[in-house]
Amino acid sequence: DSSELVDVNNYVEAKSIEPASDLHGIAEGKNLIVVKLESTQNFVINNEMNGEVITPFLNSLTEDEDTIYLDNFYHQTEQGKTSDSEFILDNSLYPLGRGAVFFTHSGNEYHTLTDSLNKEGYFTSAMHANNKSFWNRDIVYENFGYDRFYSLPDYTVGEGEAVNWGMKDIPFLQQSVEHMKEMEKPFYSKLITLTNHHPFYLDEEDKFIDEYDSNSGTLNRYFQTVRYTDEAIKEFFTSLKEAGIYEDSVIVMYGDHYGISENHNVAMSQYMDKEITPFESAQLQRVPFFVHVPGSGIGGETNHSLAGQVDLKPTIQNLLGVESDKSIQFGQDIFSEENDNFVILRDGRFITEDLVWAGETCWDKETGEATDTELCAPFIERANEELAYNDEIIYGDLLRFYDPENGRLLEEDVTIEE
Ligand code: GP9
Ligand code: MN
Repeated sequence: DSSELVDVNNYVEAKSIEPASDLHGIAEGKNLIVVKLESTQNFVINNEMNGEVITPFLNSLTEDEDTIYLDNFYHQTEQGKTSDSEFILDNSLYPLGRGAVFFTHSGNEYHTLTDSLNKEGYFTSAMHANNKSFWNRDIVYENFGYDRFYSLPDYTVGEGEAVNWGMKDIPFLQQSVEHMKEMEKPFYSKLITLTNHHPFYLDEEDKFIDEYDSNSGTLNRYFQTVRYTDEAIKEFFTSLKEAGIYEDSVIVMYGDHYGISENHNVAMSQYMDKEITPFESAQLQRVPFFVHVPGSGIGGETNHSLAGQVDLKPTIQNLLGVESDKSIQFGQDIFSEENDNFVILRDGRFITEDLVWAGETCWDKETGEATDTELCAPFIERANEELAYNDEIIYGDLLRFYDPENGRLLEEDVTIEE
């Protein structure tokens, strides 16, 4: 019953902060386009591979005056991979430490980003050219409140337009713009790219740069598929402009999870030219994050704020000026001055302004060397507490006992007995 939610609610209220007022509502009434960059880690941004630029278009956005780019933004996914990153986006909760919450708790009550946009009069959709039941998406999206799921049957996969796991990103994003033209405005669309997925295969004509030369074919090919998706994003922006959608839209892009696992540490250490310690491994969990608001002048230089995927929901809601949602969430507006600058990864690792906890070791962020565990101790406790509260919510389906519009626990007598 709702008494189980009291401690959770107290914890969440204590960490709730005032969102950034200068960015509040800057994208109010605009379409929201969220592009999930499959397996894209931050180390490829503003970087080269054997003298070749890996992400020329995304790099240009890092200096664009209408774009905020974060280089200290972490994924918080576990075994549910892409679906975990979707769960976090919509709920500002962590996924589960084992299994995929999209499968194990698809029927819970959730108070989602999508729900809040529905209330604001948005037409909401998810777009992904794969079978609709993959990751249980068809069931979960309906529960999360998406008006429409554009899946494989909504796309025409022409000759040579599929590779690796399915439809290539360039035609996928192009056809998605065609669907957007038909949508009621304002709309929210979540687009999930696919080409940059393990094992990172490409057709010859889509290889815009060479392979890398390490002992890992996976890492060697990864640079090429990332480069391909960068091209797809560039063409997507052009298509949005041609369709007359661009000016009225805010575009948010973020990496869903790592593409290169620790099995490739030898190759990674060759590329990074340093040993991949647990500290470096944790830092490799950074994924790129972009907010692009045409004509806003919000950006221009890299923003080093410390943030994670749980922060997406409150941050997006503040940009769009959504007031109606007071749901239970662990994230904080990234751009608020009050932000805690504390990021917890799902496996218990964490990052503070000065420290990284990884491999049961406390690391000094500045030197990358192990330091006194005592320095990490208070944060270890807080990370464990936060993840435990999160799991109580999911395992107990506790959001049934919470009213997200008024931000309060439901009284005992108005809850429905099971
Ligand atoms: C499948 C795609 C990839 O539809 O989202 O999923 P992943 O393996 O990255 O979780
Ligand atoms: Mn993925």
